[in-house]
Amino acid sequence: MALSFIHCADLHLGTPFKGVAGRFSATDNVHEILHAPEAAFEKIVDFAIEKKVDFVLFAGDITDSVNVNWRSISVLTAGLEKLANANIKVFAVAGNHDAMPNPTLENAFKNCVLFDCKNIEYHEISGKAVIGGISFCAENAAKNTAANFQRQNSELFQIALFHGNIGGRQGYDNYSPASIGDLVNCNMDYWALGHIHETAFLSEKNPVILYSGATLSRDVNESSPKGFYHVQVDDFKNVKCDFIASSPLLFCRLDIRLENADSMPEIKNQIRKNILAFVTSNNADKYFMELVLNGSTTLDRELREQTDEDLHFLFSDGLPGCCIIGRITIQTVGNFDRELFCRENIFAADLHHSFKDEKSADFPTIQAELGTLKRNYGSFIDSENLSFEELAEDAENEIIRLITEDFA
Ligand SMILES: [Mn+2]
Repeated sequence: MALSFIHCADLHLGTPFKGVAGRFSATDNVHEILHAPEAAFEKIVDFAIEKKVDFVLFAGDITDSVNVNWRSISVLTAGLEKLANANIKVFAVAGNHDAMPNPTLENAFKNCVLFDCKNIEYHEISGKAVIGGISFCAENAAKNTAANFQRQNSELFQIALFHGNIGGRQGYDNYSPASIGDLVNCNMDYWALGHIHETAFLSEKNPVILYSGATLSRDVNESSPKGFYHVQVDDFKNVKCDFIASSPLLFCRLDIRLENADSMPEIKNQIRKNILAFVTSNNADKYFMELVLNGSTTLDRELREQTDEDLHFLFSDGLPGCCIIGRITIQTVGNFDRELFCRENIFAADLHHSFKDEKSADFPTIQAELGTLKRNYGSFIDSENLSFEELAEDAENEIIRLITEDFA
């Protein structure tokens, strides 16, 4: 009964990369960026063939929209044909981006199983597994369709293929919502989920409930490793899930907190250290990095006087070729005598005291809201890694900087 398969989701073929428009001068890299989703898909196909898996599961958002471009569709069709020629079966559901009815997707998957959005259907792969699935469509958006999966009358390994928000995950549309308990009650062996772009195990075993995450990084908020899972099941239904990275490029925003950076070479040095640390701890061919500079420096005013081009040149100098620097945002403050400033400026004094008196009881809510803003609008400070005091200090500094550019 041993079997192996690929679980992937959120390929977003044909994505226009709206989130990075204006953040990177794309002209030199436009083909590389636009081809990235297809490169990730081709990696899945080649990997599946190399490992001779039994089948591949696509858990929705295969294409970025219902009206996906012809180039992406031709790459998709060619890849599915390669899998068919290698005798590897393909099962897919549509997600909210490529929701049913979707004639383009149905045509591309005509020789595969693309699940309908009306009822959960079950397909048996003789002697190995039963795969149930239901596609996303507008009518299913508010329904708990996941709770309707049922273990079939069979000893085989049972898989549910599904696209939706399980456990009310923040920062994602609450499509086809269900709880983890709803899924456990269905008595399946494995839930192949799509919709959440970060990899997440909602349950490690009995059943495995897994978001494989997106196969590629689409904007600077998607800088965690992107890929798919190679799943191996033994005769005793023990499940082993291996993550395989697939995104050829990674977009990221580095929030760099300058400390005692009181000379130009020292600022450059601290930025370089942060960039290299990020590259060392990740695994992509290329990094598109947006930089946000925080912290304080005596050179705050001079730093702000540099043109974008000059900063770009300065901070890119000497970096490995895999690092592409995009937008640079300066949020630093000068070193200044706050006591003196507060004595001279009543508003600043009031502001300082109200920040100091703030008790932060609701800090988790503030963090969650900043997280949502960051996801939706991009250029917010890295609230997750800051303490309440640091966050309050940044906010206070930013307000002071806005009311007077001239206090340094
Ligand atoms: Mn998606």
